[in-house]
Amino acid sequence: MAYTTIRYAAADGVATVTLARPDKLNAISAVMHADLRAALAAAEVDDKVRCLVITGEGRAFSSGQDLTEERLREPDGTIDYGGRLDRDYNPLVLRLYDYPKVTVAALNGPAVGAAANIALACDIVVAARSAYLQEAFARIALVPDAGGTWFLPRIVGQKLALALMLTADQVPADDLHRLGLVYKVYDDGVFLAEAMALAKRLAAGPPMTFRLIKQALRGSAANGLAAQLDLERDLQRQAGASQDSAEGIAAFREKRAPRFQGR
Ligand code: T3D
Repeated sequence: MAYTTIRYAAADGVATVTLARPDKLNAISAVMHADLRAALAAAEVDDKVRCLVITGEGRAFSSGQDLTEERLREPDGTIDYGGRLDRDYNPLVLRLYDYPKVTVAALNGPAVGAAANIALACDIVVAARSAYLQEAFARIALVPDAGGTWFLPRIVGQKLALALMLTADQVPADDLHRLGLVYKVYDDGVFLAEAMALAKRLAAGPPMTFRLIKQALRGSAANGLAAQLDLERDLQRQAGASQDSAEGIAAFREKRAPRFQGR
């Protein structure tokens, strides 16, 4: 597949998608959406890929929607941003949230607007110390989209989410870590190596069990305690009966590293 706005590479169980329009701080265009759809599909069907990393080329993760791209118009000439969300952003966010492999957003630099929320749709977010996240929408008189109004209050609470969206302040990486939005912050010089080491470690984990863990956490967003306990029981039945679980216990007893097959 020939990509024009991203780079795609797969090695050591990790597929890396690099947003690659550095002259525009990796602003997201319609073509980039098409490239992302193709890359997510390629990584999903590749059995050797167990972890997907999304990162950016140059000094930014992404500056969000490409503001130089033509504004979407209805046939009668009225502006309709909802069309772009229906066509591109909403399917992307749902795809990432439900992705059957572990996803890591590796914020090498600023993640702004829709790009911030695409990062939040990933399972784990790590950041370079110079990175920041910015719900920049209000600066251009837009409502936060790409799932931001769903993810952010669930992570930091309503009050802080509202403040970040109303002020459109840039939140530095160390604060993102303190607030629980970012799992690890690495110094810029070692950021990519550390992010890839984490991704490779995840790729060596039990992929089927990882899917079940994601399913359990997704369930807890809507369930009461009793329903969640039932869900945990059902998922544990599947995990406990897997070959990977038997392998994990055997490896523990034999004092060796497990070799998980995803079965
Ligand atoms: O359309 C819809 O469907 C609505 C959906 C919207 C979703 C969203 O994502 S809304 C949020 C959109 N993004 C923004 O509002 C951010 C715009 N960019 C900035 O505010 C700043 O660039 C940054 C704060 C991110 C970084 O500032 P700085 O000073 O480090 O860099 P810069 O000089 O502003 O940018 C470097 C270049 O990238 C520059 O181009 P030039 O002058 O060198 O030719 C700049 O125009 C370009 N660039 C930055 N962001 C975008 C962009 N080009 C197109 N779209 C961008 N979003």
